[in-house]
Amino acid sequence: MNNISTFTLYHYPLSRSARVKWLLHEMLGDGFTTLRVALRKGEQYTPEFLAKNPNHGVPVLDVEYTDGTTQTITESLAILTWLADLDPRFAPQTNDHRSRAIYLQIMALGGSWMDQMLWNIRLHETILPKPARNQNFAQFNRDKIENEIAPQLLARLEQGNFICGDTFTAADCMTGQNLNWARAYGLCDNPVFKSYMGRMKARPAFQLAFADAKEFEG
Ligand SMILES: N[C@@H](CCC(=O)N[C@@H](CS)C(=O)NCC(=O)O)C(=O)O
Repeated sequence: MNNISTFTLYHYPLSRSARVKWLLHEMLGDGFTTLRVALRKGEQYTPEFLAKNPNHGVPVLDVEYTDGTTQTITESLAILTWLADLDPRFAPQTNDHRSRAIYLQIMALGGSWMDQMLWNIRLHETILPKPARNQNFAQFNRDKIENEIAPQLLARLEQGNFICGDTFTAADCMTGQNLNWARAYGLCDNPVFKSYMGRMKARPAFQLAFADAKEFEG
């Protein structure tokens, strides 16, 4: 990361920003700054935060380059992919076509598909005002995770200790955070997922990223 001087992560405990915090700890230990965005207090709607992310969500990553310029990156899928491309330990390289295709597929499955099913469950079971909730839709999303997503992830884990084979990649940050979320909803309650999550939770970087989990306020 020779042209980057600092990373600043806008984060909320147990949220999608934990995916990014986890990878940053894997890459840099404690060598980055974390700023808490108090979502329950509405800090994501301040003009300063909205200027960084008009979608009013975390994660947001501010990158300061050595030439003094800064860049703000949003969307956890994009941030994880971009970060992992800075450090060859965390992603198959672009000339490793087969591994790269599997890795990108797992990243997208997690970031754009399983993530949205989990979000729909949260919306319709917890967040929306009761009259707007649709229990059938929540159940539809639960069924999709159990019947469609879980078998794909289990098939991956039959081939290695990590979601993309024998080495840890950024796709484990995506999948591991999603599985942690799903298991909190009673989904993906399979011994293979339990032992995978045991391996992930044993990683010092996971422990640092989720150390604030008890401060999640709903
Ligand atoms: N697609 C975005 C979703 C980000 C997102 O919705 N983050 C939630 C926390 S998990 C948030 O900050 N919500 C606050 C809000 O929407 O007001 C990503 O993956 O980064």
